[in-house]
Amino acid sequence: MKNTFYITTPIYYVNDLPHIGHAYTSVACDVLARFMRLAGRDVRLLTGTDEHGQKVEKSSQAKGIAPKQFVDEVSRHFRDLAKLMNISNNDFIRTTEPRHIKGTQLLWQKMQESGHIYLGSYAGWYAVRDEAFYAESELVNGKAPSGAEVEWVEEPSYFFRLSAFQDKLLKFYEEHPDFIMPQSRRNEVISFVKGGLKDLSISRTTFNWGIPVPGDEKHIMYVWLDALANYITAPGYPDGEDYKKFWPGMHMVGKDILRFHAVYWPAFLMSADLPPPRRVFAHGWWTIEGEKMSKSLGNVVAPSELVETYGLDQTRYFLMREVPFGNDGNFARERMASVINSELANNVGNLIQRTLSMIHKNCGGVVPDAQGVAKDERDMAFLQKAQVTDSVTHQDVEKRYYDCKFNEILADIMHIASEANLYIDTKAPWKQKKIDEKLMQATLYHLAEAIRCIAIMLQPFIPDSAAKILVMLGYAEEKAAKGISFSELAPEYALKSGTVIAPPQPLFPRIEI
Ligand code: ME8
Repeated sequence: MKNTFYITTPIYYVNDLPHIGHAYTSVACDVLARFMRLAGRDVRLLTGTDEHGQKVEKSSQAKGIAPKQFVDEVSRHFRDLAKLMNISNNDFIRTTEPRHIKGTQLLWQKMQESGHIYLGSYAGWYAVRDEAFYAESELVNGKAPSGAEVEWVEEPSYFFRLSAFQDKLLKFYEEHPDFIMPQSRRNEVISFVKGGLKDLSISRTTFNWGIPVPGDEKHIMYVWLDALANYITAPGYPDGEDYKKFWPGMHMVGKDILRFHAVYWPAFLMSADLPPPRRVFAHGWWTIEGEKMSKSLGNVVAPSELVETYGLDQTRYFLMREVPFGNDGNFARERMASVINSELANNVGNLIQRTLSMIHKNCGGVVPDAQGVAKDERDMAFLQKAQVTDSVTHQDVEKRYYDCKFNEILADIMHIASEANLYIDTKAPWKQKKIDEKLMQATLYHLAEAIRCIAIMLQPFIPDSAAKILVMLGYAEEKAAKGISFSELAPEYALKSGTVIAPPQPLFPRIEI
């Protein structure tokens, strides 16, 4: 990996209000981006809105307003989502912006110049909800495999020679075994491509809301070609500094849109002689209390409601902790409350509360001194895990993040916190105090240092709370808010005795179930 890291969320359709699925992808990208920044990389995180196409046009018609006015009004919901979830995106792209339209038309021209676009006519099925074409053989009981309604479309259309890319794509997957993650999804894509690729219709003439085809303005570009291009137009394709610096990037997507990202998009790029993305990671879907989430069932979970009920960092934490990234998961309120209570309130929260209040009561509110007390085996085992310093472990952590092992990483951090709580019980500093105050001081020192490491490690997931913990431990507010580099896990950055620490503040209130 070079020292830059570019990660993207899908760009969201503006006709929907943000739901838990949108928050999920955006938080995952944010965790990865924050980790990479703190590990010393130059990072670009992109999100935005997908504003063209028939689906959006229909929604605006239903509201009785012009599409442009409609998208201007509703795209802000997704800007608000990024703010609400504390997403550290560097940019927000809207596909109706001139910078995007210009770059996408140029991409089309490059694809055309290389001989991969031709004029023909399309006759087949189209599902507006999926914005996707389907062959007769793909339909299930007269509907798209996703369950979306289909309509018959017959019109002149430009085609992309996708069929010419079957072997190139298979070779590319072969040479880049980690391009599509997780592996089970990779296998699905490979068998789809091996099954044969047909040329793809990439323009429509029966509606207007989209980017005109350069040189033949009766045609509107297929909304997926338009949408996918955002990943390069936003950083400034073809000449922008950021494009040159950051592309190729990594895409995080839901499993339902993997084919567009792992088959069509690399083929479009190859045809224009541009490098394919670095990686496409497909995450699973959330059901809600065991049911598919849908407007008609009325069970759509809004991120704003979760943040209000459980708290921002608690919501971010739960989304990343509950399901191995890549698998489907079930969202249940009782479970969410119980994870927050047992891991954030009882484990981490309690550790901080116990340690810092003992320090305040017994050490005058400053970091105690561990000098003069030899470390025993228990101290060593404990600190070695907390201060994850050596470069080998560090490299390993980076790979785990890149592979999106978020729930495992959190499980490991929680394990350290549980061990620290156990350490308090076995060392019993309140008893040590009566035998030799120095012993107590050393115990409390090691605990405070463990909390420091735990907070540093938690930063990508719960940035605000982690910063608050670090400030309690004496870090300057501004420094903590910017984030503490992972290199500061090393023992040479360990807490200095005598540093004034703040009295513990409750961070994770228990949730009533
Ligand atoms: O597909 N659980 O946009 P979108 C988890 N505009 N994720 C879910 C979900 C659920 N229940 N429901 C939806 C689009 N998602 C296109 C993308 S990118 C060039 C264009 C996820 O707003 C879904 O998998 O319909 C997808 O990744 C994301 O929400 C955005 O969906």
